[in-house]
This record gives sequence, C-alpha cells and structure tokens, in this order.
Amino acid sequence: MSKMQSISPQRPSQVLASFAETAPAEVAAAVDSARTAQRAWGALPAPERATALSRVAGEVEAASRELTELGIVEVGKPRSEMAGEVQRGVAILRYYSGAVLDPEGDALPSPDGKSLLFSRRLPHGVAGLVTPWNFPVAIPLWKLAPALAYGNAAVWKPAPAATAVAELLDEILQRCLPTGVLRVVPGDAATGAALVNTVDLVSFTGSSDVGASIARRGAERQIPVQAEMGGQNASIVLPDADFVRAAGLVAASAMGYAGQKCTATSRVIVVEGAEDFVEALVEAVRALEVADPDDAATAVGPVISDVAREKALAAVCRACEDGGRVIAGGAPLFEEGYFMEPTLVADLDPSSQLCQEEVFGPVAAVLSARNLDHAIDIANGVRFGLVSSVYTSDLDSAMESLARLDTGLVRVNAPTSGVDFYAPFGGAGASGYGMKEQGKAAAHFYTKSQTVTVAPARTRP
Ligand code: UN1
Repeated sequence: MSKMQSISPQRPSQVLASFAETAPAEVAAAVDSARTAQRAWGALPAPERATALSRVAGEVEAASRELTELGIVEVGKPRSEMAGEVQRGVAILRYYSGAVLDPEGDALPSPDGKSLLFSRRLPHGVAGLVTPWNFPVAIPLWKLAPALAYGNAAVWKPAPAATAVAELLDEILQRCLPTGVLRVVPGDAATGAALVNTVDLVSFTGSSDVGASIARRGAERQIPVQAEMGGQNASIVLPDADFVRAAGLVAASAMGYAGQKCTATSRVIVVEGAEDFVEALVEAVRALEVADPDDAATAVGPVISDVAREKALAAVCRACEDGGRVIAGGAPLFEEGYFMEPTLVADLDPSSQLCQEEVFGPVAAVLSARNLDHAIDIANGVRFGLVSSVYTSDLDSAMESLARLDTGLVRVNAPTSGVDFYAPFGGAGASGYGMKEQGKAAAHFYTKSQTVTVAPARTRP
C-alpha cells in the first residue's frame, strides 16, 4: 500500500514519520495474533493487569518530556496544552489501574434460597481503537487503558498525522505488556475499515461521517461501537455574567489549539443586554498569542494542514457571502506553517453554514439572542450535541439552561473545552453514538455482562 508521511504543521519541511499503510490482510493478521494473546491476558487476575497499567503510567510519566516535545512538533499543539495532555494521560492510566479493582457486578438474592445468582463482567476480546491526531496522547490512552484493564487485547489505528507520537507511545506500552496484547496498525481509511471488519468492538473518535459509517458496519457485524464525533458547541453569555472572565474563557475555548477540538466553542450566543461582552471578546481574541507552539506563551499554533487552513478560510469567505461581518482576524499568517488569525464573524443567521457545520479551526460565529429562551433554541438548533456553556451569575438562568440544553455536557461559567477524565464524556445526535467514554461508563463499554446461576448438585433433605 502507499507510503504516508506525518509532517510538522509549523515547519512542513520537517517529516516526523514516514510509514506504509497497514494492508487489510496485515490488519487481519494483527487482530488474529491479538486474539491469541488476549486469552492469557483476559485470564490474568485483575490485580495483575492493574499492576501492568501502573507500570505503563510510570513509564509514560518518565517519558513525559519526550512525548510533549514530539507532540508539539508533530501536531502543533502549544507547549502548555501538550504538557497538560501528557499529565492527563498519566492520570488516566492510574485511574483505570484502580478502577479495574472496583466491584464488577451484583450479587442478587437467591431465587430458591439455595442457589447463587450474580452478574459479572467479562472482556469482549479484541478492541479496535481508531483515534484522531488532535489529542495524540490522551485520547488513545483513554481508550487503551480501559480496554486493556478490563482484559481485552487492543489493535490501535492512530491518525496518520500523529503517527510519530503513536510509535513512541507504542514503544512505551510494549515494555510493560505481554507480547501481542497491543498491536498498532498505522494507516488511513482502508486500514480503519479493515479493522472494523475484524475486531470484537470499536471505539472511534473523529468525524461524524466516518463515525456514522463505522456505526453502520458495526450494526451489520453486531458488535458494540462507540463513536465520538464532531461538535457545533455554543457558549451563551447573559447580561449578568462577568464579561471579562467569560471573554477570556470563551476566547480560549474557541481558539485554543487553533479551535481543533471537538469541544471547541463555535457559536457565541450573546443575549440582549450583554452587547458589551462582544467588545471584551474581541479584545481577548486579539490578545491571544499566535506563534510557534514551541514557545511557552503561545495560545494558538497552526492548524494541522494546508487543506485544513484552506477549509477554515473558505468557511470565513462563505460566512461573509452569507451576510457575516469579520470582527476579528480573518487572514492567513506567516510564510511558513499553516497559521491563521483567530477569527470571529458577527451578524450571521443561526441557519448559516458557519453556524451549522464544524470547521475545526480558529473560527467562531457571534450571534445575538432576544433572551435566554431564544439563546437555548439557537444553541439546540444544530444536528450536533456535544457540549454547551452558559455564563451567568443567576441561579435560575443556570437551572433553566441545565434543563433545556440538549448536549452531552453542559457547563455553567466554565469553557466548552476541557474534559474531566473520570467523568462520562460524549454527546448526542451527530456528536456521539453508543455508550459514553471515560469513568464508570468505560467499564460497561469494554466488558460484557454475564448472569450466573449456580445451583446445588444434589437435593439435600
Ligand atoms: C478536551 O476538550 O480536553 O477530539 C478533550 C476532541 C475530543 C476531546 C476533547 N474528543 O477534541
């Protein structure tokens, strides 16, 4: 199959990985060998798998500098965010090494006073994990850690643009795991499709289109699928919010890591009476340092590729044709690398393309609403449903928002981006399919339930 490369988005001449796509037959062979290795791994007592995972945590922690540096160069994530992501990865591994020792089922009342009746959880077999480039450490680990902890083997297809980080993580994990329990299959769509055709369950993070096609294939094969997909996340700002604080948080959640998070704010909905907030937001966005992600002060680095920047700039042009007005940014930046200015577009109709589709770049729309009710209708008026934020100091407005905002996560006075690794994570509609990720939800997704009855062999008098 064809040769692929992963390049640095800030210095496109720098090649981080050069690799051949894994052919479908090789994927099938990797899954077969993982299936063999899974038997012994799944049969290990949970405390032993917990020990292996804590060793992985220690090794990832020891390699945090190297992982951070590589992530900065390969996916263009600003230093502070990349370092935080690696820390999060270590915490995720430690969390699952403890969680795997939690109760795994229920002891139920005996139906006849003699038999035992209980439920327990068993691994599925081989988990197929398909991950994106934007969180090259945290997302693979929040899938791998529970998959392995609960006794599955894993075959992991990382995104081509994050192959170098995946190779390093693989090297670290292999040092702590029995041979064959984890296999990495670099590649793109054909490799991913081959994986979905052979594994026992799939966890995917990426675009809504690919997620939907994986879900269809999973239904045909009757295997569990979890797909975490795009977002069109709204931040609602009410007149009683702290404008300066809210502006800082909204700017960071819309533009941090150049808006390349499924949790990024794409629509800022300003409720009548809060017009001064827009000025504070423009100021906060303009204050964001756009520079090489290697610099400690950088908040916004490049987008991942030339194509991604073209797409983001085209979305701004289209928004202007739709009646929008650029109130911050709007242009590409620098000779080298895929940089662009963080961009805000005002005056759009909520039905316009920029307010309906995901850009995955540093671009957000600023919309107006008559009141909270109207703002919530706008926020809910998209096919996505991942996360929404509301900024207010009024308890009743917060309560009303919690009751009506139709997203998997709702945050009051907190940014749309950022995830607590021990809490359920995932959205509704085009944002999420199947069970949630993380926390206790992961124990359910990565295992299947078995209900056990044990009756006495003989009837005693
Ligand atoms: C975060 O906001 O810290 O791909 C995590 C994404 C999400 C993860 C967001 N699955 O952007």
